[in-house]
Amino acid sequence: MQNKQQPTPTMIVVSNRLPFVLKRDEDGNLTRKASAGGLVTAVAPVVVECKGLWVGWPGVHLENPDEPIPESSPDAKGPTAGLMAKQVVPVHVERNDLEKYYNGCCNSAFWPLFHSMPDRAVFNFQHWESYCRVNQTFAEKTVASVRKLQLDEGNKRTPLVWIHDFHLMVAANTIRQSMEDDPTLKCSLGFFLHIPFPPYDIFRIFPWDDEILQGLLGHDLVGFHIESYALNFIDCCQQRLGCRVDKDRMLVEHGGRTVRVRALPIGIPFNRFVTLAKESQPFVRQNPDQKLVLGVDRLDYTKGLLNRVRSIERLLELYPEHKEKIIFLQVAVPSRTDVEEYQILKEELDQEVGRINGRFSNPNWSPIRYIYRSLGQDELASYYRAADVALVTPLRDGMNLVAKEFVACQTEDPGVLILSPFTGAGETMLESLLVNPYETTEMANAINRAISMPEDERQVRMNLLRKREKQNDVHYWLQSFLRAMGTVMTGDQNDDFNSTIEPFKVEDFDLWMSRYVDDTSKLALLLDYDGTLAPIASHPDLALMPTETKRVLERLCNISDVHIAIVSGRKVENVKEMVGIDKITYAGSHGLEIIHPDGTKFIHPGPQQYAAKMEELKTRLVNELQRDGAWVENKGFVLTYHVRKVPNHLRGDLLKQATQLIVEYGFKPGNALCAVEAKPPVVWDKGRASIHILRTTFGVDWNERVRVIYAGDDTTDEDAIAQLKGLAFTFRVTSHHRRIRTAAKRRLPGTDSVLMLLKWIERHVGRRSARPTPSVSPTLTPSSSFCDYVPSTVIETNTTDCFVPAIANSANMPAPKVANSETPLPSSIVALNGLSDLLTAKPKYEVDAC
Ligand code: ADQ
Repeated sequence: MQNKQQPTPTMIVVSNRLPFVLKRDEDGNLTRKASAGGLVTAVAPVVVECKGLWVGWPGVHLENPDEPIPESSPDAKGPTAGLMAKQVVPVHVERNDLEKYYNGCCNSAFWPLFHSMPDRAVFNFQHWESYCRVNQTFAEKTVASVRKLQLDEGNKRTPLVWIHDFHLMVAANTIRQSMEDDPTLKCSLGFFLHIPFPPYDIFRIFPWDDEILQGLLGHDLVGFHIESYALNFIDCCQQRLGCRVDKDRMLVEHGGRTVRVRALPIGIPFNRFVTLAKESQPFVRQNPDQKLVLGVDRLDYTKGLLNRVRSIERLLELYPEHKEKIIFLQVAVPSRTDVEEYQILKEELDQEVGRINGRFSNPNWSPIRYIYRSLGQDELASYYRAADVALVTPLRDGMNLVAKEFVACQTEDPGVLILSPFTGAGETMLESLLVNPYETTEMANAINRAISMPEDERQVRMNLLRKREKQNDVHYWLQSFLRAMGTVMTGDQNDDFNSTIEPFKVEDFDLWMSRYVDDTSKLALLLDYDGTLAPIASHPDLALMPTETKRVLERLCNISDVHIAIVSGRKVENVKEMVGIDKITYAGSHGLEIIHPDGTKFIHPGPQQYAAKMEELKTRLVNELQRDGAWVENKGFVLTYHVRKVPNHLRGDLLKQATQLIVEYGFKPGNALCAVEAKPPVVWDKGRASIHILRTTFGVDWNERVRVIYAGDDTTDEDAIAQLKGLAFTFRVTSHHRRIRTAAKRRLPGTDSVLMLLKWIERHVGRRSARPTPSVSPTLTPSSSFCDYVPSTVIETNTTDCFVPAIANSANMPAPKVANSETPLPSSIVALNGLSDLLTAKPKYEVDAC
């Protein structure tokens, strides 16, 4: 296949740390100290070459954030040598936030949880807040970097932003929101997670798990080391957020976009390690016949170091012939030394090594040697090359580069790799000896087998391992990422960067709802208007419901099993006019006023006493804050202060001032989309209104025979979604980039998908066969379909089918009707519980039945 190379995009890499650490020398000048990780080795040269930028924390607190970054020294040779100071974007984080973000949230919550060790995880809301704040700071620096590159290049190329690891999982939302606010700002967004992504049952333990998922879904592409992590992520999106997913094509739909999820296993700079190994000083053994067993890790509880040294003890118990014939060298890099858990681990390891050495050592030999410091890569390569066996036995590890570095350095007489299957590397390095690191006897047996393995077997295993790692090295990883981002196209079928999930289909709802919406129950549809039935528009008068939606609603409300209520923040008359269908219950002002299809009204008595104050508040809002495009809408019981047309940078301040005024007048401020609302301080919201509608329409025991579906898109709908949890099938329509917490069972990407939902209901309910008229039942029984809705007052009709309510509460009320399965009772009936109530109740106006 011919390569169709796209112009290389300018890359902005965003990682917790810059690719080097800043240190002060004796003269107080800042100097760069190289970092030699795989990410830096692979990606820094690309950033240099494409004149990109690297955004990250410099590793020190700078008193003066504008202090210039030093240039690299002229004789520097490392991967960051050509990275000029102007390509480095340091992120300065306030000291207190940094501690909570880094040690608190990243190291004490995400690290253990994502490594499936939830009992070690600590969750703290302040830490989470700091994490979000720091992510926001990184995002702002990134947005500024995108602007800078676009200006430098005259907007010719769209920069590629590549965000790394669990430190920065929620930065993308801010970047995407900035692009939405300013359409000239453009970049593509990729993410790579270097640690495992846990299964849903573990992930959901994180109290703000839904926000993490939404943060990751802010990217165009989310990369993981191996397929099982990618599938765990997709599963979490489906189960926790209710996203539509395509597991075969690894796609997730969120906020109306398709996000690609890919397994992109990281590699190492293979050739560099080969050269290092060949050029390294030979490792000197006291006894040339002694076998060297090697472990190299950061000192971390995920790496399984205690189990590993115990496996050496077990080896010497089971195979005493290896005494004096082997040495086990453990090289441990100090890591997170300021965290108590890591200090305890260090003490435990010191003690275990001492205990085992004390048990088996003689004056000439000790089984375990232990180096606790960071080594240069050349020294490391010398150990890798000399080792007969590498013990890479983490309890859990995203990939593990040590396993790969070891095989790269096996340039002579090949050794044997013993590997934990709980590492990402264990998924592909199948020619190693895979052992369960929790089972020390199994490990001891594997070490014995490795030490005694004949050369031909070692040769064949190592050749295959080396071949794969050479091919899939870190440069291959980088290319795979670029290809998945769509910046390199090869013309083969792997070029799937523009794949999108199948459009929403009516059938999609089968999977979700066919068990909930059975073949016999009544159906109540409670729907918000703006953003749910009608797309959001620049002015409320322009938010029109599509004709198709209107037609489906019209047909649905002619089906006797279906009752529809529109629950809106608009004035009730206004929402009724906008929808324009008669046989619907309308709830306006977030449910403070309700009009039923038969014309009966419910008006919450509370707000009326606030009418005068509301007028005063309105006057002040208009006089003081109706400027820069902001305006005040009087919805009768609710005032809305809109800022949709206000320039972005002025919105926050205006909303703050409006909120202060609302509070000053004793009203409840409520956040809405580009608006703040002033609501009377009564305990009533869309949730209470929804339950009120269900009771008055279907009776107090509505829940026994009515299936309820609620769909809404904003925070006021969340009141209803939360109150109906467990009682209804709830949808939250989320079509923007902010992270939204919801109690809804499913999310829908927009008003189009709400239309699909309505069509599904029409199709599903329409399939029901005509139901027979219920048998005559003079008493109220739970099985009687309508007569068990207990009215406020009853009269007997000349039919014996059932009791019929007297209509007493409205002058324009239609005549009493006989209730049967095709004739719903007037919704003005207040439900009372029990037959005695039924017989004694007096006519009354419907007020607050809940
Ligand atoms: P780490 O948890 O740091 O990385 P690992 O993949 O093993 O784990 O990488 C460790 C690196 O540190 C190796 O490059 C190794 O050479 C180096 N190193 C180890 N001991 C050293 C010592 N004493 N002195 C100097 N250097 C030493 C995270 C994830 C991994 C994932 C990588 C890359 O936890 O699962 O493989 O990122 O994505």
